[in-house]
Amino acid sequence: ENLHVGVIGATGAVGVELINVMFDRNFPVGELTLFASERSAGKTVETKYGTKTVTLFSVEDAKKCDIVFLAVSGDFAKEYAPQIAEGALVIDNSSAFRLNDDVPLIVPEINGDLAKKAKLIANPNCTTAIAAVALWPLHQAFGLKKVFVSTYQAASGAGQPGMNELREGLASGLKGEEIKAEVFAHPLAFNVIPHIDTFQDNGYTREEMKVTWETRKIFGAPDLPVSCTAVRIPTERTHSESIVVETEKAVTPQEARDVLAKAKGVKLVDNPEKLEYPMPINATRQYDVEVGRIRTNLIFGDHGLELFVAGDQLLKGAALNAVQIAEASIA
Ligand code: 11C
Repeated sequence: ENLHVGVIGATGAVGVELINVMFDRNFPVGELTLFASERSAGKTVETKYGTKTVTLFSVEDAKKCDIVFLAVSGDFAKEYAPQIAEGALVIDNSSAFRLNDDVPLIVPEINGDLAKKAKLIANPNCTTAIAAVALWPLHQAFGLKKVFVSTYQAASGAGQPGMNELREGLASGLKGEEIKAEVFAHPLAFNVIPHIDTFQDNGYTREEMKVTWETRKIFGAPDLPVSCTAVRIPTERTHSESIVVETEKAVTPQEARDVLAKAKGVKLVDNPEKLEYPMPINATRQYDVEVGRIRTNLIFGDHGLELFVAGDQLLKGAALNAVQIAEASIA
């Protein structure tokens, strides 16, 4: 089957990876159309499918595709995704429709079966997707009762401009110059920032609440207690997360390792004696989420675990998950 695939936002950090991932996974692309606004239309971009000229976006042309990936803002998605979905399957990377009851929110390892019927599918928040592939097998085997997440999020969460600001900031800092902060609220180089997205009335940020809201929806567990502290750190494109869970059933670290070793989308990296544990430097550009540092939590005892995960924000956190959704839709 040769599909006509459209990508909106093809030159952004996620869009570039979407095209790479489709190519690397042999997604059945018959025709690829890259859409952009007037500012970029007509430009040429190099892709694994050859040199492509960017097409001016129109709903009519996008509707003619079989599948359209949106890797642009939530505002754009709100306005155009439902219209494009009248003709094409739309996979939206933004948060615009994630909590909409009529729109499935999919991590294919968990609920990929929902991809078959939908016309519009939401791709989760990156932090949520990366945690979810590690937590779902534990939830199935031992039942999650409480989940506490603390994140170490890379600059790529703010797209290519975020990655650029980090690199420039590191260079400026090494020269003893002022470190600019235009994308992030404060200089990110040589710093950590406990603030991602906007603050909510309850004191949590929107990024933190997305982990709660979206995990509940993906797991079909509307009351699951999940709380998160989201922190930006000066790494480039892999999000790490420290996760503490309380479980319904008793669990040993080895039982958890046995479950995770077999889980799809997970790479167990847990040999502390060999200095092997999840790290951004290794998880970057990998499809699997690394999971390790698994141990009995001191507070919840034999009904609790601590773990550390690292997953590429642009891959499992965005482009890979979106392409896996497309694969599930045609499986
Ligand atoms: C970040 N997680 O690291 C954000 C980026 O919900 O799609 C992705 C925001 C989202 O800044």
